[in-house]
Amino acid sequence: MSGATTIDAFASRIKGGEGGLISAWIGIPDPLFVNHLAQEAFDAIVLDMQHGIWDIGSAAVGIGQGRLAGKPVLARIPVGDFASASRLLDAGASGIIAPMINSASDAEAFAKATKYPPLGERSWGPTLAMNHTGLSAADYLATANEQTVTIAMIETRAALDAADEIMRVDGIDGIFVGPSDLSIALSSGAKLAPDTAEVDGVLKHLIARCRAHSKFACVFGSNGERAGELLKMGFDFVIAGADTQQLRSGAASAIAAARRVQAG
Ligand code: 3PY
Ligand code: MG
Repeated sequence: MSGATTIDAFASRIKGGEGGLISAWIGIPDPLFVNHLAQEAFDAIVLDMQHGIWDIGSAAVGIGQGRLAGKPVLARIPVGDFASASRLLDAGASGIIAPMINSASDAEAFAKATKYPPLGERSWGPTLAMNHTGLSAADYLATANEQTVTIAMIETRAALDAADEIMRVDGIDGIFVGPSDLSIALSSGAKLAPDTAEVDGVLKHLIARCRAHSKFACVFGSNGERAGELLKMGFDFVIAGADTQQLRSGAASAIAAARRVQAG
Protein backbone atom coordinates (compact mmCIF):
# COMPACT_ATOMS: atom_id res chain seq x y z
CA MET A 1 0.00 0.00 0.00
CA SER A 2 1.17 3.52 -0.70
CA GLY A 3 0.79 6.62 1.45
CA ALA A 4 -1.64 6.45 4.37
CA THR A 5 -2.90 3.01 5.27
CA THR A 6 -5.82 3.81 7.52
CA ILE A 7 -9.03 5.78 7.20
CA ASP A 8 -8.45 6.64 10.86
CA ALA A 9 -7.78 4.76 14.08
CA PHE A 10 -11.33 4.99 15.39
CA ALA A 11 -12.74 1.71 14.03
CA SER A 12 -9.91 -0.35 15.44
CA ARG A 13 -10.15 1.46 18.78
CA ILE A 14 -13.85 0.81 19.24
CA LYS A 15 -13.85 -2.70 17.75
CA GLY A 16 -10.70 -3.62 19.64
CA GLY A 17 -12.49 -3.24 22.96
CA GLU A 18 -10.58 -0.18 24.21
CA GLY A 19 -13.80 1.09 25.80
CA GLY A 20 -14.26 4.32 27.72
CA LEU A 21 -14.87 6.44 24.62
CA ILE A 22 -16.78 9.73 24.95
CA SER A 23 -18.22 11.53 21.93
CA ALA A 24 -19.65 14.95 21.24
CA TRP A 25 -23.18 15.06 19.80
CA ILE A 26 -23.96 18.00 17.54
CA GLY A 27 -27.32 18.96 16.05
CA ILE A 28 -26.64 22.65 15.32
CA PRO A 29 -25.81 22.53 11.60
CA ASP A 30 -22.72 24.71 11.59
CA PRO A 31 -19.34 23.14 10.77
CA LEU A 32 -17.70 25.76 13.01
CA PHE A 33 -19.46 24.15 15.97
CA VAL A 34 -17.56 20.98 15.11
CA ASN A 35 -14.35 22.98 14.97
CA HIS A 36 -14.92 24.37 18.48
CA LEU A 37 -16.06 21.16 20.19
CA ALA A 38 -13.28 19.18 18.50
CA GLN A 39 -10.79 21.15 20.64
CA GLU A 40 -12.12 19.38 23.75
CA ALA A 41 -10.99 15.88 24.79
CA PHE A 42 -13.71 14.02 22.90
CA ASP A 43 -12.75 10.73 21.26
CA ALA A 44 -15.19 11.33 18.40
CA ILE A 45 -17.94 13.62 17.16
CA VAL A 46 -21.44 12.61 16.07
CA LEU A 47 -23.46 14.85 13.73
CA ASP A 48 -27.14 14.22 14.46
CA MET A 49 -29.08 14.36 11.19
CA GLN A 50 -32.18 12.67 12.66
CA HIS A 51 -33.22 15.33 15.16
CA GLY A 52 -30.50 17.88 14.39
CA ILE A 53 -30.68 20.24 11.42
CA TRP A 54 -27.70 19.12 9.29
CA ASP A 55 -28.17 18.59 5.56
CA ILE A 56 -25.75 16.55 3.47
CA GLY A 57 -23.70 19.61 2.38
CA SER A 58 -23.22 21.06 5.85
CA ALA A 59 -22.49 17.58 7.24
CA ALA A 60 -19.78 17.00 4.62
CA VAL A 61 -18.07 20.27 5.66
CA GLY A 62 -18.56 19.36 9.35
CA ILE A 63 -16.79 16.04 8.77
CA GLY A 64 -13.88 17.99 7.27
CA GLN A 65 -13.73 20.33 10.29
CA GLY A 66 -13.56 17.35 12.63
CA ARG A 67 -10.81 15.72 10.60
CA LEU A 68 -8.86 19.01 10.58
CA ALA A 69 -8.78 18.76 14.39
CA GLY A 70 -7.81 15.08 14.25
CA LYS A 71 -11.22 13.77 15.36
CA PRO A 72 -13.25 11.00 13.73
CA VAL A 73 -16.74 12.17 12.79
CA LEU A 74 -19.75 9.87 12.68
CA ALA A 75 -23.24 10.76 11.50
CA ARG A 76 -26.64 9.68 12.73
CA ILE A 77 -28.88 9.54 9.66
CA PRO A 78 -32.64 10.18 9.58
CA VAL A 79 -34.81 7.04 9.92
CA GLY A 80 -34.35 4.72 6.93
CA ASP A 81 -32.17 7.18 4.99
CA PHE A 82 -29.63 4.60 3.88
CA ALA A 83 -28.84 6.55 0.69
CA SER A 84 -27.41 9.33 2.87
CA ALA A 85 -25.42 6.74 4.85
CA SER A 86 -23.19 5.95 1.88
CA ARG A 87 -22.96 9.61 0.85
CA LEU A 88 -21.70 10.50 4.34
CA LEU A 89 -19.09 7.73 4.19
CA ASP A 90 -18.08 9.11 0.77
CA ALA A 91 -17.61 12.48 2.49
CA GLY A 92 -15.22 10.92 5.02
CA ALA A 93 -17.44 9.91 7.94
CA SER A 94 -15.82 7.27 10.14
CA GLY A 95 -19.14 5.60 10.87
CA ILE A 96 -22.90 5.77 10.53
CA ILE A 97 -25.52 5.40 13.25
CA ALA A 98 -28.98 4.41 11.97
CA PRO A 99 -32.01 5.01 14.23
CA MET A 100 -34.97 2.64 14.62
CA ILE A 101 -33.38 -0.56 13.28
CA ASN A 102 -36.17 -2.93 14.27
CA SER A 103 -35.43 -6.19 12.49
CA ALA A 104 -32.74 -8.25 10.81
CA SER A 105 -34.02 -7.04 7.44
CA ASP A 106 -33.65 -3.37 8.51
CA ALA A 107 -30.11 -4.21 9.64
CA GLU A 108 -29.32 -5.97 6.35
CA ALA A 109 -30.55 -2.99 4.29
CA PHE A 110 -28.41 -0.66 6.42
CA ALA A 111 -25.32 -2.87 6.08
CA LYS A 112 -25.87 -3.13 2.31
CA ALA A 113 -25.63 0.68 1.97
CA THR A 114 -22.51 1.03 4.12
CA LYS A 115 -20.33 -1.98 3.17
CA TYR A 116 -18.72 -2.79 -0.19
CA PRO A 117 -19.15 -6.30 -1.66
CA PRO A 118 -19.03 -9.06 -0.67
CA LEU A 119 -20.54 -7.81 2.63
CA GLY A 120 -22.88 -5.24 1.07
CA GLU A 121 -23.65 -3.17 -2.00
CA ARG A 122 -22.13 0.22 -1.20
CA SER A 123 -21.67 2.12 -4.45
CA TRP A 124 -18.28 3.57 -5.40
CA GLY A 125 -17.49 7.30 -5.08
CA PRO A 126 -15.52 8.18 -1.89
CA THR A 127 -13.85 11.25 -3.42
CA LEU A 128 -13.72 13.37 -0.25
CA ALA A 129 -12.91 10.34 1.93
CA MET A 130 -9.85 9.63 -0.22
CA ASN A 131 -8.83 13.30 -0.10
CA HIS A 132 -9.11 13.29 3.71
CA THR A 133 -7.28 10.01 4.23
CA GLY A 134 -4.71 10.16 1.45
CA LEU A 135 -5.61 6.58 0.53
CA SER A 136 -5.46 5.39 -3.06
CA ALA A 137 -8.71 4.08 -4.56
CA ALA A 138 -7.44 0.50 -4.27
CA ASP A 139 -6.42 0.94 -0.63
CA TYR A 140 -9.69 2.65 0.27
CA LEU A 141 -11.69 -0.15 -1.34
CA ALA A 142 -9.60 -2.77 0.44
CA THR A 143 -9.95 -1.23 3.89
CA ALA A 144 -13.25 0.72 4.05
CA ASN A 145 -15.44 -2.14 5.30
CA GLU A 146 -13.10 -2.70 8.25
CA GLN A 147 -12.25 0.91 8.93
CA THR A 148 -15.67 2.52 8.99
CA VAL A 149 -18.31 1.41 11.46
CA THR A 150 -21.97 0.57 10.87
CA ILE A 151 -24.00 1.04 14.05
CA ALA A 152 -27.65 -0.01 14.45
CA MET A 153 -29.83 1.78 17.00
CA ILE A 154 -31.94 -0.37 19.28
CA GLU A 155 -34.71 1.74 20.79
CA THR A 156 -38.08 0.01 20.31
CA ARG A 157 -39.82 -3.11 21.62
CA ALA A 158 -39.48 -4.74 18.18
CA ALA A 159 -35.74 -4.05 18.20
CA LEU A 160 -35.40 -5.51 21.70
CA ASP A 161 -37.15 -8.68 20.55
CA ALA A 162 -34.93 -8.86 17.45
CA ALA A 163 -31.69 -7.76 19.15
CA ASP A 164 -29.90 -11.08 18.64
CA GLU A 165 -30.89 -11.29 14.96
CA ILE A 166 -29.81 -7.66 14.42
CA MET A 167 -26.43 -8.33 16.07
CA ARG A 168 -26.01 -11.47 13.98
CA VAL A 169 -26.00 -9.46 10.72
CA ASP A 170 -22.43 -9.51 9.41
CA GLY A 171 -22.10 -5.88 8.36
CA ILE A 172 -23.39 -4.52 11.68
CA ASP A 173 -20.31 -3.63 13.77
CA GLY A 174 -22.04 -2.42 16.90
CA ILE A 175 -25.28 -1.19 18.40
CA PHE A 176 -26.33 2.16 19.86
CA VAL A 177 -29.12 2.26 22.41
CA GLY A 178 -31.52 5.23 22.45
CA PRO A 179 -32.76 5.34 26.07
CA SER A 180 -35.34 8.08 25.40
CA ASP A 181 -37.23 6.22 22.68
CA LEU A 182 -36.74 2.99 24.61
CA SER A 183 -38.38 4.48 27.71
CA ILE A 184 -41.32 5.75 25.62
CA ALA A 185 -41.70 2.29 24.04
CA LEU A 186 -41.44 0.43 27.36
CA SER A 187 -44.16 2.62 28.87
CA SER A 188 -46.37 2.41 25.74
CA GLY A 189 -46.05 6.17 25.32
CA ALA A 190 -46.83 7.06 28.93
CA LYS A 191 -43.48 8.61 29.84
CA LEU A 192 -40.09 9.87 28.77
CA ALA A 193 -37.81 8.47 31.49
CA PRO A 194 -34.43 7.44 30.02
CA ASP A 195 -32.51 7.26 33.30
CA THR A 196 -34.54 4.76 35.35
CA ALA A 197 -33.82 1.35 36.89
CA GLU A 198 -36.15 -0.26 34.32
CA VAL A 199 -34.17 1.18 31.39
CA ASP A 200 -30.89 0.31 33.15
CA GLY A 201 -32.00 -3.34 33.28
CA VAL A 202 -32.49 -3.34 29.51
CA LEU A 203 -29.17 -1.57 28.95
CA LYS A 204 -27.31 -4.24 30.98
CA HIS A 205 -29.06 -6.99 29.02
CA LEU A 206 -28.04 -5.38 25.70
CA ILE A 207 -24.40 -5.01 26.81
CA ALA A 208 -24.37 -8.75 27.62
CA ARG A 209 -25.88 -9.62 24.20
CA CYS A 210 -23.26 -7.41 22.50
CA ARG A 211 -20.48 -9.25 24.33
CA ALA A 212 -21.99 -12.60 23.27
CA HIS A 213 -22.00 -11.48 19.61
CA SER A 214 -18.59 -9.70 19.77
CA LYS A 215 -20.20 -6.36 18.88
CA PHE A 216 -19.47 -3.06 20.58
CA ALA A 217 -22.10 -1.17 22.58
CA CYS A 218 -22.86 2.57 22.43
CA VAL A 219 -25.47 4.68 24.21
CA PHE A 220 -26.77 8.20 24.60
CA GLY A 221 -26.14 9.78 28.01
CA SER A 222 -28.05 12.97 28.77
CA ASN A 223 -25.18 14.62 30.70
CA GLY A 224 -21.67 14.00 31.97
CA GLU A 225 -22.69 12.21 35.18
CA ARG A 226 -25.01 9.86 33.31
CA ALA A 227 -22.26 9.22 30.73
CA GLY A 228 -19.91 8.20 33.57
CA GLU A 229 -22.51 5.75 34.93
CA LEU A 230 -23.00 4.26 31.47
CA LEU A 231 -19.25 3.78 31.00
CA LYS A 232 -19.12 2.04 34.40
CA MET A 233 -22.01 -0.17 33.29
CA GLY A 234 -19.77 -1.40 30.46
CA PHE A 235 -20.67 0.64 27.38
CA ASP A 236 -17.76 1.13 24.95
CA PHE A 237 -18.85 4.53 23.64
CA VAL A 238 -21.11 7.12 25.27
CA ILE A 239 -22.53 10.56 24.62
CA ALA A 240 -22.23 13.05 27.49
CA GLY A 241 -25.10 15.33 26.49
CA ALA A 242 -25.99 17.16 23.29
CA ASP A 243 -24.50 20.42 21.99
CA THR A 244 -27.63 22.42 22.78
CA GLN A 245 -27.68 21.24 26.39
CA GLN A 246 -23.92 21.85 26.85
CA LEU A 247 -24.24 25.33 25.34
CA ARG A 248 -27.17 26.26 27.56
CA SER A 249 -25.74 24.77 30.75
CA GLY A 250 -22.44 26.61 30.09
CA ALA A 251 -24.37 29.86 29.66
CA ALA A 252 -26.55 29.20 32.72
CA SER A 253 -23.54 28.49 34.92
CA ALA A 254 -21.74 31.68 33.70
CA ILE A 255 -24.80 33.80 34.51
CA ALA A 256 -25.19 32.10 37.91
CA ALA A 257 -21.49 32.73 38.70
CA ALA A 258 -21.78 36.40 37.74
CA ARG A 259 -24.91 36.86 39.90
CA ARG A 260 -23.24 35.03 42.85
CA VAL A 261 -20.15 37.29 42.72
CA GLN A 262 -22.27 40.43 42.17
CA ALA A 263 -24.36 39.62 45.23
CA GLY A 264 -21.40 38.64 47.41
C1 3PY B 1 -32.85 8.15 22.18
O1 3PY B 1 -32.49 8.23 23.37
O2 3PY B 1 -33.93 7.71 21.80
C2 3PY B 1 -31.92 8.59 21.15
O3 3PY B 1 -32.18 8.41 19.99
C3 3PY B 1 -30.69 9.32 21.56
O4 3PY B 1 -30.83 10.65 21.25
MG1 MG C 1 -34.10 7.80 19.59
